[in-house]
Amino acid sequence: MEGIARFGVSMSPSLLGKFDRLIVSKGYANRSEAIRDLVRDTLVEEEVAGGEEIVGTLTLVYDHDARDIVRRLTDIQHGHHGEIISTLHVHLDQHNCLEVLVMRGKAGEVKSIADRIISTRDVKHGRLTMTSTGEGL
Ligand code: NI
Repeated sequence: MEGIARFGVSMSPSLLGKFDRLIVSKGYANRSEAIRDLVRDTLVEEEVAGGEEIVGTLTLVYDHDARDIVRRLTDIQHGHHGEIISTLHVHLDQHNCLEVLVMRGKAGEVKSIADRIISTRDVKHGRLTMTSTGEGL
């Protein structure tokens, strides 16, 4: 197992006070764990910006009564079966469906596919969240 390196951080008492209130509200047990998560979050942003292989979840809400919507969305997904590795479908009510697509690929490609799906007519809302494959953290 990798060892632990310690380092000191200097900041103003007022900034530290704000940080401490923030991490308490988020449920962190201590500053170290909060700082580790901030560092990882920044590293993941770099992975995404750098076009590395990432994983993403695309959440969609649509009305399945809209003309051809199910076929249109399925066609796009089959066209990208290499990047869309799993899907989850929930019938929210009589008309509305929630779909979560799990994607893996180059950040730019995943975003492009997600944009195409979100911009499909009759998709009410969609949001892509990208994160690390975990290998680089
Ligand atoms: Ni449904």
